[in-house]
Amino acid sequence: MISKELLRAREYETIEGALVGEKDRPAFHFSPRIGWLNDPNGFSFYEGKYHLFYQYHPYDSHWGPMHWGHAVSTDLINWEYLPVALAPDTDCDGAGCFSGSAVTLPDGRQLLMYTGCDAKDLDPEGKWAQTQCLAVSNGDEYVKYEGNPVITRKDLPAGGDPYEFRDPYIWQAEDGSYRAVVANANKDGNKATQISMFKSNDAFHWSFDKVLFEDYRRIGIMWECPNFFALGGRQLLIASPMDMELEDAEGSIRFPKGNNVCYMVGDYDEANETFTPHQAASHEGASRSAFATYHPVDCGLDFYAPQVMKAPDGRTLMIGWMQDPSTANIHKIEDFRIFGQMSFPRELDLRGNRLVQWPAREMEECRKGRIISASMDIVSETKSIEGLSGRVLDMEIDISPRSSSAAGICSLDEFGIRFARDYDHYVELTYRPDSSVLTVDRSRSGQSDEITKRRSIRVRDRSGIISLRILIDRWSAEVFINGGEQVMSLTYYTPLEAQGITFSAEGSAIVDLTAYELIFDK
Ligand code: DQQ
Repeated sequence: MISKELLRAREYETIEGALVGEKDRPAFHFSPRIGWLNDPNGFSFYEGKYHLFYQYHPYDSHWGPMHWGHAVSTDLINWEYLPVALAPDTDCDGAGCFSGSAVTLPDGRQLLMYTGCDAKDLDPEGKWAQTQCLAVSNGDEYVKYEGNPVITRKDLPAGGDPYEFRDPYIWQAEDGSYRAVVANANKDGNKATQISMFKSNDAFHWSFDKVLFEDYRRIGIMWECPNFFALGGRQLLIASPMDMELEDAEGSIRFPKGNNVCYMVGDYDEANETFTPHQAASHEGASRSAFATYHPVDCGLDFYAPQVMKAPDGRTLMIGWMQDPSTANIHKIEDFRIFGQMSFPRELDLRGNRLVQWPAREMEECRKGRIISASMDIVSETKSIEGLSGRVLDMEIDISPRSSSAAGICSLDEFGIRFARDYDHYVELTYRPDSSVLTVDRSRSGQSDEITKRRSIRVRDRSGIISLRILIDRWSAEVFINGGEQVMSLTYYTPLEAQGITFSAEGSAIVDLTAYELIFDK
């Protein structure tokens, strides 16, 4: 039976969602049908389609009681909204259906595992007790399991906080049994957070297995939304630590203060279920710990809570909420009926022990509009390129300093790209080859003063050369650096009339550029 909460949400999104036009949305970044979106959930391939569920508050453009929105796609570009899948409508999830993941059962049904927030069980700070719950596909519906919750406080290891216990990531192990890793704060004074692993033979009956990862170094207060998966012969743990301290080094910001996304590359001994992270060289600069094994997934201003899935063609795909969660409610969005967008899905790979990300190749199929190519010298000036403007573009650009007459002296002090530009506004990327520092700056994008405006990172030193691929989509940009070995994502709510793009150099730069106008068959 469909609950009144689910019915109400479906009626609301059908009526109100129809009022949001294509032009009111990002052109190719997934956005909610109506209202608010945060984390991707249940990102999966099921019955011939990609499925994307999402943390969803249909009634408002701010966070509220969490539902699971639902959409499907065959190409990762065009998404068809399906009715909201889960609403907070049972005893164990009455305050919200928080993040989770999906797996296909041997009988062909899809199982969703999510966190229920119990409205009647609160700690002294007012946090809801969190348990792990299930819903199973039955035709077009996802029916909550009558045995919910399936993992509760009694399953927690010592010190585990039942009020900070969420975001299960489920998978089927080689032997057919199931595992799920769940984020959990730990109240033991030495620890901050742990990623606990649970096991089940049938995906319905669960027991505690072991603590897969414990943080004694205070890398944030709680590692939300874990993902644990094999890639390139190694094993990766990706999670989103809340409230990290600033980690900077020599003019670059490895991790800004606040919420971040980290990855660890390691080896997984499946027989003993032991994950051993490796240390890896970092382009971003030294970390505060000489033994750092964790690295930023996205070095921009807006990226959080990503989810990773295996596509049937063998690709490992990741999609994230393209938003800094700590400032999500203070963006300048008065005119928007919707708030929140996902990153464009990224293909993941390993190069050495480094994570490499690249826009899903389906994007290249959309390069159907005008193509603008230019090779030029830019010498202490600002230039625009005839015909190059717009807010929906895929742009590839290689920048190198013109070789200097005096050996060892770099002929280029700084290179800049400004886009989403009009007389009053722009978003800027600047690159300084001498220090290999790339900065993204949205202080002139017209947003609230309270949001973080800029971030500088260190890129790999390639004798001053840098390659960028920039996906620009109405209110966001994703910048893939040097073939995807680093990425910077950010949003901005600059008026759409600001369409200009300019390039500038202090010194002398050689620039090769190809920009593709993107066309989507909707
Ligand atoms: N958002 C969800 C939680 C998760 C957090 C609630 C991360 O499940 O930990 O909307 O953004």
